[in-house]
Amino acid sequence: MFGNPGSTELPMLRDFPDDFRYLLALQEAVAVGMADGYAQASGTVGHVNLHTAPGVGNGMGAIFNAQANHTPLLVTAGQQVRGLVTLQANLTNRDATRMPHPLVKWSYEPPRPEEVPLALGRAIHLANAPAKGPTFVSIPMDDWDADAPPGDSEHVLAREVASRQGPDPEAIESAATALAAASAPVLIAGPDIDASGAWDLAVELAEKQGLPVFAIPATGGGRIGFPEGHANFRGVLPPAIGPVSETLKGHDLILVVGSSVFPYYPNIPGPLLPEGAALIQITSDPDEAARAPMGRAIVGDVKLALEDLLTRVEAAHRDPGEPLPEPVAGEDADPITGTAAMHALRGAFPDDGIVILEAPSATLALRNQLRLSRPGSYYFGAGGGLGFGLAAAVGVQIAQPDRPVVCVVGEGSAQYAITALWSAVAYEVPLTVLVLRNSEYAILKWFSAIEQVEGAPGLDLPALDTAAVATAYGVRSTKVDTADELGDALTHAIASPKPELVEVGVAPGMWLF
Ligand SMILES: Cc1ncc(C[n+]2csc(CCOP(=O)(O)OP(=O)(O)O)c2C)c(N)n1
Repeated sequence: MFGNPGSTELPMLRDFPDDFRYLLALQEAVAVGMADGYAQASGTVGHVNLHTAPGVGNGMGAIFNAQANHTPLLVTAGQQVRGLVTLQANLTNRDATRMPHPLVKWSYEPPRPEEVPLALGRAIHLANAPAKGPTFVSIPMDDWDADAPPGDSEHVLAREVASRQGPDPEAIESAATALAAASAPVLIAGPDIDASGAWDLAVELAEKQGLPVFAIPATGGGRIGFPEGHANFRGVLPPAIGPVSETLKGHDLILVVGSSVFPYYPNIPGPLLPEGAALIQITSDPDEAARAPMGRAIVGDVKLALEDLLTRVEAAHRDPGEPLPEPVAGEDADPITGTAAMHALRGAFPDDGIVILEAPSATLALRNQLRLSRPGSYYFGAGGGLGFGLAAAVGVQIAQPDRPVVCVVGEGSAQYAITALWSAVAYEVPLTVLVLRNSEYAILKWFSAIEQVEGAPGLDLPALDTAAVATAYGVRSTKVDTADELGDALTHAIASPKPELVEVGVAPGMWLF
């Protein structure tokens, strides 16, 4: 249980059981982000407990991210005692279930204290059902004094819900037929390939069919669905409508697996599909299927769908094209470029490392330099709400204690969840944080040009000393300037059994390679 407690939650925490662990975050958005990272990296339902209305309010941006990430998450919050809600005593959440409403799959306050266990069970199973996402239960604080009817809790605890749903076999058969008939099909790999455990199947399909593979646009993909060092990998799709269809020109069948179609941003209009192309989407999320603006969709668990599809397609001898060139460090500069910084990270990055990324102007540089190629190695806030990075990195490292975790974060982004550093120290989480300091909101300056906005205030971050702040939280921090220093500092930090932070100055700009 991740959380930040208040008086309305204390009764829930009374006699805290030995077989649970409570991990304190100093602000609710951080508690939710930690639980999100933990849930995704452990493959279980995460639990975060928030402080009545203001705690839920603080957590909502992070719940938005969890929804976009398809993270199975139970969010609970305390509430005033039942007898004081109507007169609205202090800390009453006056409309508890409506508050997080559009961000959760189910929002509930049990009508009677006796129903709390069943409500929690329902919320957990629903969070874990496709499409996975957060659910919310508000619990009046005096409910913890009541007993559930004899036997009820035992039944709730013993329940299991097998919620994977297979796809329509006829639809998979017609996808197989379309693949066989296509002359230049392409696979677009989405985050739910990784989340559903279908990584090897996606590789098998690409190899068997000779498919070139793109990753979905980086801004909307919370996980990587295909090894980016694989010979069939062609790169990350650009994020906007026109450029996506431009990139996919020449393909007659676009098979999108485990993603929405597509997480577009910003608005660069164009045709939805290249001339003559058909699109088939496989997704576990009925809403992703329904809202796609073009193509055919098959709803079902991605792993089950790929297993089925693989039994129905023959090997095809297509040429997936030339592998991507090896990444290069690029030009020398002072301060170093974002590309050079990511190249230095590449040199220090262990094979089994995990990246949590929230460095907007270096997002593509990291993807292109690191070419992450193992499952469960990449987490990104698909909702776009800053604050996911540092918080989720703590949760991921707790879930994956044996894999080195590196959080790559812009100095602006780091501030939204900076208190996560305290939790990393308090719970001895041996995370490495790489802060890219360019003294501005670089991505917003880039967007200003695209949106033809001149003279916008509030885009500079002079004199923001993240390393000093980290030191105050008890994190050993190092500041470096050159690529060599960065490589050495990262190697040391990644090997350290404690949380470490490395801050490097980088030139402002957008770093694409
Ligand atoms: C919660 C939230 N508030 C504001 C934004 C808008 N926003 C997007 S990127 C960005 C700047 C990020 O700055 P930094 O981390 O320093 O990265 P850089 O752009 O310099 O690479 C901001 C403020 C957001 N995405 N989320």
